[in-house]
Amino acid sequence: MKQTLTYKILQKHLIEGELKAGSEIGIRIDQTLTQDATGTMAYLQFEAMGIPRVKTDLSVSYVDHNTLQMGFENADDHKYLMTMNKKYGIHYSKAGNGICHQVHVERFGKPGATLLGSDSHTPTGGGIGMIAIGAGGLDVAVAMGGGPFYLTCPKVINVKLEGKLRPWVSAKDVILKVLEILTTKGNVGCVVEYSGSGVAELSVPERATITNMGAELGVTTSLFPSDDITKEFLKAQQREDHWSELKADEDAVYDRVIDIDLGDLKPRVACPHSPDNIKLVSELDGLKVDQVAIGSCTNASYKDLMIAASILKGKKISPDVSLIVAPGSKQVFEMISRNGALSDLIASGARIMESACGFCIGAGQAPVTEGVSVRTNNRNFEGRSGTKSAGIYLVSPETAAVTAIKGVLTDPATMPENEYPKVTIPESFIIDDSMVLKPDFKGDVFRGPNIGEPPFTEPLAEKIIGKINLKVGDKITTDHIMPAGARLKYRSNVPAYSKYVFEGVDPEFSSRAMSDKEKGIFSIIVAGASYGQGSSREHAAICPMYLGVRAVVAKSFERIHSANLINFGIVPFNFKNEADYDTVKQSDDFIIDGIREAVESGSETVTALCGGKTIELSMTLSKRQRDILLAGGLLNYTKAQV
Ligand code: MIC
Ligand code: SF4
Repeated sequence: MKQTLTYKILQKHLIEGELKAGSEIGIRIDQTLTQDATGTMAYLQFEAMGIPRVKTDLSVSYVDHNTLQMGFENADDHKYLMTMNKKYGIHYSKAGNGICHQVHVERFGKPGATLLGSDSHTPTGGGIGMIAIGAGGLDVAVAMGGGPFYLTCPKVINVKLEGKLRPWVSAKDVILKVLEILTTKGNVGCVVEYSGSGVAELSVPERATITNMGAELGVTTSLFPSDDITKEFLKAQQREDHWSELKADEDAVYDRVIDIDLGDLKPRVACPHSPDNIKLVSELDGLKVDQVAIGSCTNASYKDLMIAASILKGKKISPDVSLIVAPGSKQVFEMISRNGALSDLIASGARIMESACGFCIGAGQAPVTEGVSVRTNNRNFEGRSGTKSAGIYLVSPETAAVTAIKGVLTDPATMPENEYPKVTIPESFIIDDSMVLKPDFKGDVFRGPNIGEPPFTEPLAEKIIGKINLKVGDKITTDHIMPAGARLKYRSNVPAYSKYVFEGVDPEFSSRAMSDKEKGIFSIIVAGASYGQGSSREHAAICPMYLGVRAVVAKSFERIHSANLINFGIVPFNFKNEADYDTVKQSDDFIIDGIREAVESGSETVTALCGGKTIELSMTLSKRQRDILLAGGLLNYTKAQV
């Protein structure tokens, strides 16, 4: 049987189930990664499982999200991570070493291996031919303890790239084109596999830009073959021994094939407030811009910054623009500083930030009121930048740099072809892993006052007696549910963070739900399609659980978030009849009698009494997911198994 690359790697890691699209499978995880904003909770949960050391080939804990240290909370979290990691066998990448996905591809990723990360952009690792998947922290904690990771065996979409990108067009424009075709909705349960002669025209960091932003499609992961280009990259990272050749069989059968001729692509932009709101940059030419930000795990590689620096060299940015540059890793930072490109950026007027997520997660650099901010990152959800009224436009580093000079959104392809900077991947990168601390299985774990207890829930009740405490529309992101930015510092303190659930949508929600919980009334959330888009933050399930949310009823869910809901004992229901969405109202009473029995017996539908009417709800749950819900979440379930 001719196999796709996806199935070849899954086959090698299969522990449970059968490789049949749509069925649940369990796979062995070789490597894990966490970042500080999800990592503290993941490691608290790992500790609660009572396993003495990690059982993966490699686990790395990165500090890249909360590095501002406004107050003691972040610093305390970092020290908790450092001491906990040292003791339990996890590599600790210190603040300043760079953004997890960038560093992982540079220093640790391995073609053909599986990587599970508590961050939705973990699929960046697909750029070197890994099956790299984003998940909630608790799923990652279980994988660190040697447990399988369960997923729906995917359908595989083949994106066939032919031809060669034209000057001023780059990898970002490729993934924006794919987003234009596939959009952010309806791709749950799929993997995107790239192939075709055009693949050989893309360097590893360019491939990583494409797999990184594949997260916005809502797919399980994206990946490229591992070829001579991958080998050269790993050699330049002094890791040639980690290379192996990987590709799909000739004539492998895919569920869908999309053909893209790289030579036809033009610079694109994702307009506010969704990564699939794609236009050609030329259509918005002349839009006045307040801020340009170059960085993030999508576009802050050595090549990205060298291109931006070459464009800006000898020029000044527009007086009306604030230009932010954040290198993706210490390696990138050091290299552009030693070769002088950093000086060119500074001379042009750029403000240089630490190697961290920063502006991408709304940790600093919030735009001006109603501002236009042109950025190279991957998400532009309303309010994520820290300014609700601002519009975020996602572009390539080429578009960003040219725009910073002109002060208005500018199609870089209007520049002379011969002025396009020629930047190649260096034959050797500067290798210095001194900011990654190796574990020695010793020492005490430090716990500052901001570190709370990992949250447990009670087993699923016989009936849900509650009330619809919030009704929202389509495409609710986890940034809507659980804001990051200025609130990030509460990630290890669930009671404190829970005060901000749905802050930007309905600031009263949290107090309303809490006061109902105190009266013994559960909260239900009703939502439209694609509920829980975006990040993997399990706080978008933990904090609602803490507030007494026991069910979410939606037209459809995104993969990571629906798994997180189950992991924390919240039942994800679908409307059997979508028209019922229109008839249910916020504040309606909501009762499901016999929910425990229905989950136990494997029933796929239940009837809810809602505002005096009955509505039919469906549950698409595997046996394992039902058991997790019955136990009151994955932590209870895993503890019972250990
Ligand atoms: C994001 O890009 O939204 C984040 C911040 O990296 C999240 C993780 C988090 O919320 O900590 C993600 O993508 O999973
Ligand atoms: Fe960090 Fe932004 Fe990447 Fe998330 S998307 S990991 S916040 S750089």
